[in-house]
Amino acid sequence: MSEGTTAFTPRVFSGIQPSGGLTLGNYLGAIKRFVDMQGSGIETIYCVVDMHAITVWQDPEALRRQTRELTAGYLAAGLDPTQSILFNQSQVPEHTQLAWIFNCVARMGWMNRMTQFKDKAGKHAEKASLGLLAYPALMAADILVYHATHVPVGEDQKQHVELTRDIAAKFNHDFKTEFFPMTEPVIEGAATRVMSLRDGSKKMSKSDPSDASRINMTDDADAIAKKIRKAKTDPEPLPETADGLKERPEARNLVNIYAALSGETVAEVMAQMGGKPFGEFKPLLADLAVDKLAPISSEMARYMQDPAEIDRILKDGATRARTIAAPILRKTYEIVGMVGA
Ligand code: AQP
Repeated sequence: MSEGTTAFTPRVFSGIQPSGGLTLGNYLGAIKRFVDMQGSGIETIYCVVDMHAITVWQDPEALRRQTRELTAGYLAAGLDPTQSILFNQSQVPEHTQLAWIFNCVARMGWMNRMTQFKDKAGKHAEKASLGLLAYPALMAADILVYHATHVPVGEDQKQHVELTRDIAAKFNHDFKTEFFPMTEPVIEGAATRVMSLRDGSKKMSKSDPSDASRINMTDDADAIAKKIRKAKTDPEPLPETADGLKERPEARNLVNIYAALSGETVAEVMAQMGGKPFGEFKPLLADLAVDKLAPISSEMARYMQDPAEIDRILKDGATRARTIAAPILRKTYEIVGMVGA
């Protein structure tokens, strides 16, 4: 742990947007690692970040369904709501209250440099919502309202966690305090950036218009096998060693997925698979993916049959989250100079 976090009790926070169905990227880059951190003796807080999801238009009914489905995904993958705190962001208003303070601490220039904003706003940045631009300040509030010291995320979120540190540092400097920790991103494993199955230069994403680009956690065995069979690759067989994957993004992506699903290192996978043509490797990958994902997707379906139980879990998690967040927000108000805090 770095010096900046030593004064704080270790605490893990992370979240996922209910902006669509869960993908294999979300599972390998985030959820699977959330579950791994759960038993580590550190307090773990996991969120369904519905306030982030509405930075781009969401149909209200779809948002409700996706919020419950993501919660079902967390539970099905092994998050235990008695061991971790599990809730949806909008039930803990301290997140958005702290975000307003951070909107006033962060600088416009910082927000304009965020690559996710540029990617999502595209060429029509002036038509993007103000919320999409301010997204990283809300994310900083999500993390810092718990004084979280560690945030497991995929590679694409690294810049936002760095911005969280910038906001914490500027707040501490402006108010001559050491109130907020310097949170560390935790980006590890073979699948920190799972790429699209159709384009090895693009991240696998739940909002990609092409369903063939991603494996959804709700895909059945046939759909998974078909998507992997059709995944874009080059004509050469797999190289003999991991070094040979460097200039071959699609092949590297499939090998990384295999390694993350099997729990092996890329070198171990290459020792078994090196030299195999894709005609042989892809069915092995498809079998492995079905083997690992099918039990999760059937558990998700089971949880989805009882939405009242999902809502109860989220409400209970929100109550527990607020017992941590409320005093930290109150102290922040006091530092800033709000009367009545
Ligand atoms: N392709 C990926 N590989 C590894 N990790 C990934 N994550 C997302 N895609 C990949 C990680 O999943 C967590 C939750 O992400 P999010 O839902 O908050 O937003 P996102 O990163 O923008 O994910 P998506 O799927 O691409 O959503 P949309 O399409 O709505 O933007 C994060 O830890 C992220 O790193």
